[in-house]
Amino acid sequence: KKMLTYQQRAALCTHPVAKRLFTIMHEKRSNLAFSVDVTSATQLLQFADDIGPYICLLKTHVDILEDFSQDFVTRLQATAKKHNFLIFEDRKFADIGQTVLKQYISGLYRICDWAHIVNAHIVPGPGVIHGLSKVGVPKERGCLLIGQMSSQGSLATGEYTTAAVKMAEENSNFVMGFICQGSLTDDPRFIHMAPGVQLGGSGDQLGQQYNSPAQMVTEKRVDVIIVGRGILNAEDPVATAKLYQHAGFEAYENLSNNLC
Ligand code: UP6
Repeated sequence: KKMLTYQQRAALCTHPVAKRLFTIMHEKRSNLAFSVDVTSATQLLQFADDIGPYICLLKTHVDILEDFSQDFVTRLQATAKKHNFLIFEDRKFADIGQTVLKQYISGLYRICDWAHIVNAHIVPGPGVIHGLSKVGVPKERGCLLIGQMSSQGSLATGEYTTAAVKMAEENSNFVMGFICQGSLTDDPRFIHMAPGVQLGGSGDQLGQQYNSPAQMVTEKRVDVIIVGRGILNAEDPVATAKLYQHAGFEAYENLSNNLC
């Protein structure tokens, strides 16, 4: 089976956000997403500016911020533009369509206004995607379905994971890929992103399980590695982000060398 490059996959994509993300990955030589799980908006913005040059995507949990504001959103968008990365709000929507639609566009955060990408659990059935896509598609936003999780004892396995792929295929105008722990489909238009990535860590005390960038990319064939504490808790986060960028991209290049 021939492996396609990010550039080739960008050309195949009709989803505007997937096309953009693959293009950024190619141009910046980065398959690294940084999960900036801090509770201060000021600190988040500083991290985004410092780490921005090395990532394709910044992942947020906006509901853990103590000082969220519209000004924060404006600055985050400016930083994303400056360093050419996309913003992924890891909201993990999981309710009926009508409710997730409101959670997506209203409230304090108005996620749809600023997050290029969001994600959803498929436990409610396709209605969760239909609700989000109603407002997401017109705004050219993208959605990832959670097909698997990195945590110990996750119930997202087997038929559940297969159902996520089917739902993605049936809603590919909005769904651009998966949160997963390995490749779920050979369709090159879907992007696979894996959290639970760290160099030299096996897990935490609360069920998180880690794999290395090479394991995730070369062995398990995911496209984007999502790293949080591996960078955040490092003595030198910028140097460590560069390390993860190189480890992730080298694993991708090894893969294409082996297969092409
Ligand atoms: N995340 C996981 N596993 C999943 C889905 N999402 O860890 O299956 C998210 C977490 C956190 C990040 O909510 O924001 O990815 C992982 O952070 P870490 O690298 O510090 O463990």
